[in-house]
Amino acid sequence: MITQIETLLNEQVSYESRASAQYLAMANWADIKGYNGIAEFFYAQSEEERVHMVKLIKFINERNGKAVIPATEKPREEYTSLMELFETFLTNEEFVTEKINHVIFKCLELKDYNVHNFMQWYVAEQLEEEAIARNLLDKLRIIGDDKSGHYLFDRDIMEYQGRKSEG
Ligand code: OFO
Repeated sequence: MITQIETLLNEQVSYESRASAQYLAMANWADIKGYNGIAEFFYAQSEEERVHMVKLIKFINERNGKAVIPATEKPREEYTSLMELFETFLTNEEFVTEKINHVIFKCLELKDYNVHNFMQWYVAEQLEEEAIARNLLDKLRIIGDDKSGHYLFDRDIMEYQGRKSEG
């Protein structure tokens, strides 16, 4: 594997790992506050990011590269509102998308079409995750500070999560 690409993929491993830890902390925050649906949503999101990370690790090693397991920095634990929680989610996903786009740009530049092909799965995942984050933020903007709205928002997410895990 081209060394420059291997380095970028290993950096991507660390971004996915950071996202997984961050979403776990967000699930924890929501759980403590009593938002059970939102907690389930972020527990699942954290799990998904871990899957993204492991997929990259296996791919690097299969291609005769050497995956590096990153140190995890302590994620942010406190949020002032649901709005801030979901804004952080979107910002984080936008950051990851930017990094994935950079890997793809480099693959084309260095003509590594195999990695380019592999990364398409991540592009599709990012599109979906950013759309979910934007959709939830739109709903929160409509709800504003209404407490019963927050209650219903949490319940809707719980139902959505339930349907998702049933497949
Ligand atoms: Fe949504 O971050 Fe992974 O790819």
